[in-house]
Amino acid sequence: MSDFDLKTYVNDRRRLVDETLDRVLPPEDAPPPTVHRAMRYSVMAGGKRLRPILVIAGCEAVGGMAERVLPTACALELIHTYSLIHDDLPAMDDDDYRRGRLTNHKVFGEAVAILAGDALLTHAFRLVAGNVDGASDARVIADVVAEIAEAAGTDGMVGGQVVDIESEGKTVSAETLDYIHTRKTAALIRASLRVGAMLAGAKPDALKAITRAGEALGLAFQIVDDILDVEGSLEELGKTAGSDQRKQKATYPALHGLEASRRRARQLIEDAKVALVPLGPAARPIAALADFIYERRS
Ligand code: GRG
Repeated sequence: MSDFDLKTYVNDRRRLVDETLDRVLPPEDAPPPTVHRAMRYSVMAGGKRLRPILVIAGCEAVGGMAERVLPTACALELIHTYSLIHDDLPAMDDDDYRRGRLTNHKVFGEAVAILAGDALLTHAFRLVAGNVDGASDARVIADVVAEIAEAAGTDGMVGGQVVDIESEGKTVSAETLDYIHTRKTAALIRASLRVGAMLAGAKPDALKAITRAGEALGLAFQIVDDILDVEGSLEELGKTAGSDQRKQKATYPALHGLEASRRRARQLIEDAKVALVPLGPAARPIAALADFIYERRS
């Protein structure tokens, strides 16, 4: 599979995800329309769809079909989008642009933005519960719900976000920075790969390999995000660059310098690829996504 074309792979899966998102989100005119418009505004604004594509790639790496995991793949995108909407609020990062457009609260107001985020999180678990046909065993759904809840909760994304906010303006230790990064961002990325594989009935060894790859990829993703905030532009990122420094955020470049940050991200990508070797060619898309995570400009 040396001629593997990541662009085609990603475009095909992104189309599947986008079609499914459009189908599973409540229509804009369903009452009450304001919140449904706000939900669709941020979800349909695009984005890389990395998490749902990782769900599909995790499934395919252990021999499953993408169609089996689409509701769960979309659930991960809804949770991610909720976190972006809430993160952009004045009470948190107070950002004006996201995914190349005005942030949710700038268009719909803070109250509706909060509720749209809440509704996306809630709807995500409704979708996972409905993915029962895709699971090799209905009990797997319970494990997938627990996995996603833990990754999104206080020992995952929410916990990381809390410590991130509490660390603003302070010099944090390398351990605290890793605590923030592995929870705020990496937990959901790791869970995305894992639940795709779990739904496809992955054997323990395969799941272990995917877990190791997911951990490395997740951390690399956040380190690259930190680097892009230093080096990127509004046009490339679809959000305001340089905001980490302005808000005195705990980041890899701030603590370790740009060069060491790039080296660490590269090493993590290599670690992920080594972990995937036992899965053979079926894991080629995840390895290619790993390279993309390192090379991305947005
Ligand atoms: C509000 C509970 C809560 C958590 C917020 C995700 C997050 C935690 C904050 C977002 C702030 C941020 C920029 C984090 C860095 C990593 C990250 C999640 C970047 C955005 O993800 P991408 O690049 O976005 O996958 P797209 O738009 O492509 O989906």
